[in-house]
Amino acid sequence: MEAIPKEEYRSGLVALVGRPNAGKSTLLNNLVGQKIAAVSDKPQTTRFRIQGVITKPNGQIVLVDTPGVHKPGYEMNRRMMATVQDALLGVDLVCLIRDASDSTGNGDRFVLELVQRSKKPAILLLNKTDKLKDKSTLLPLIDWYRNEYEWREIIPISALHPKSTDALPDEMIKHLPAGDPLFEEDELTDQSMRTLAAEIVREKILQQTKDEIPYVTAVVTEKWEETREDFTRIHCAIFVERPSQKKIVIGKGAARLKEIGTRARHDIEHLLGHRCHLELFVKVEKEWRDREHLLDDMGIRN
Ligand SMILES: Nc1nc2c(ncn2[C@@H]2O[C@H](COP(=O)(O)OP(=O)(O)OP(=O)(O)O)[C@@H](O)[C@H]2O)c(=O)[nH]1
Ligand SMILES: [Mg+2]
Repeated sequence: MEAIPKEEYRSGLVALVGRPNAGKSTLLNNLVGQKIAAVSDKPQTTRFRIQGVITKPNGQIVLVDTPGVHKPGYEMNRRMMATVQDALLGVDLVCLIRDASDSTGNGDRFVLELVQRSKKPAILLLNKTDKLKDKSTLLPLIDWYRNEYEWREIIPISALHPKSTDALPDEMIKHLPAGDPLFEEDELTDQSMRTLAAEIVREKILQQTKDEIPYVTAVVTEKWEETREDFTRIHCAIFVERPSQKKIVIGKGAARLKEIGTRARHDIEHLLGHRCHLELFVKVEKEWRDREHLLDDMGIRN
């Protein structure tokens, strides 16, 4: 990689905003090259802002993943939406991610309004193009968005396929201000390993359960012991709201919890680069989504 003159180096924060399930976290993981954000086919997977760092010879992008935009019901959801507003204020560039395989709804108009009101330089990413049988359906969508905002770029992508996103970092860097890197070259995220581990466990729960469970589960890493340089003991608490939900998470003969644990351990070991022991406890905590101190503990900031 060729070094470029210092005054040409660019860096800054880039927010990923969009409706739930648009593919924001998938794109973050794909561009960073590590799983740092939970991904699932259930809406409202992401609950707090997660930064992912992409360092290139010509610049550094700090991607800010945010919760999908939705109508808040609980205190948790109010905090999630405040996170989106905050992220929009503090970044140099906004990427609106839209699921291009889905028809336009009120939610899409609402996200667009957020970007319009932010008045920030913005890129429109039309995602999930792999799902489109006929790519020409993108044209009316592009026309509609083009009339609504002065996009710096409009780029069709498939966040699942790294090939289609190869050029994205350079497109983003073009629109960032000149400046020094904000993170060290080997840093990938602002999140601690404890938080990443809890998020991985939560992702596996979302992937292994359906209906109400995704919305009523939270995971907190309660113990983290590096017993050896190459071995870590991790205890995570899984919160649900009712005893019946605890039963569902545990499953018959504890089979579901075992499966969640095995899958989570596999991903955590990949991230740590060494083996770990993962213990999971399920706790019933009534109405945790409205309890301020629990939300603070879970990193769902006010
Ligand atoms: N076919 C296809 N599926 C995708 C693509 N990008 C994301 N997905 C899927 O869409 C679902 C939602 O992805 P996420 O990355 O969790 O979406 P998100 O926008 O972060 O969602 P929230 O955190 O809930 O706001 C997952 O099942 C992904 O595998 C894509 O390019 N093509
Ligand atoms: Mg997400």
